[in-house]
Amino acid sequence: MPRGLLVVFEGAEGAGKSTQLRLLADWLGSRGRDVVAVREPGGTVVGDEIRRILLDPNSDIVSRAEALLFMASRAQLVEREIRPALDSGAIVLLDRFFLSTYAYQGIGRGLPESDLRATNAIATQGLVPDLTLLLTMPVADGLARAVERGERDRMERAELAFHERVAHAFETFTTSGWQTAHPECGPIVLVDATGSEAAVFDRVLGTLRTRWPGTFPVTS
Ligand code: T5A
Repeated sequence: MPRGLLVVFEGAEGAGKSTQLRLLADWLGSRGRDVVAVREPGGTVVGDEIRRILLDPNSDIVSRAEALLFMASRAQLVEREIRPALDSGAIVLLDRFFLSTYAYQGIGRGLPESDLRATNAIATQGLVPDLTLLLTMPVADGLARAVERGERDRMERAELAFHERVAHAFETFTTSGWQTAHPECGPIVLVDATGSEAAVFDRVLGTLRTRWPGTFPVTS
């Protein structure tokens, strides 16, 4: 059975994940690669409905329900989209995965990590990313970018302290000690997300090329 590649983009609000994912999907597509781009929450009919509920500023959702809704969207996306794409040999680019749950619901909301880990195992059925690119930039700059874009969603409306806890959590995740203790997350590398879109994309491509030079070749 062929096995594609699962590359996850992670980071705090407005770090440029969607932008970089789109650039990479275009880059791969123009080189004839079979690429599938999806995001969390969402990416399926059920997931998109869950996304609407989760991000609606009018939704009153307690932390445990929030975590379970993210997991439900994930379970649907993994089984319906990601697994089949990987089995067909595609490169799957995923905008957020369970590292976000550890950061937002674990450190941000304060839910026990052991509970999140167990629930996540149900949602992913053991699927581990081949690589997670963690885009980093100052929290306030990322939030400012998100605000500039328009009305803030329910998550973006959380207080600054919450977003700072989340950003700090993401930093912790890049340490080798944390990664060794969390094999379910796969390898995580930091990518500096400051500077122009093109500059960040060069870093993204450079990181991928170091690991998989044949899949991400140097071309004109
Ligand atoms: N969440 C998610 C959880 O709490 N738990 C979970 O388990 C999961 C999976 C998802 C929310 O759900 C939370 C996290 C989130 O709060 P979302 O809308 O998908 O909601 O949120 P984000 O993933 O944060 O999406 P954003 O669009 O806000 O951030 P991105 O994708 O990092 O940023 P992007 O690329 O859209 O760029 C933001 C703006 O900046 C500009 C773009 O044009 C855009 O306007 N930009 C740049 N400007 C200048 N220079 C650059 N280099 C730029 N790159 C992008």
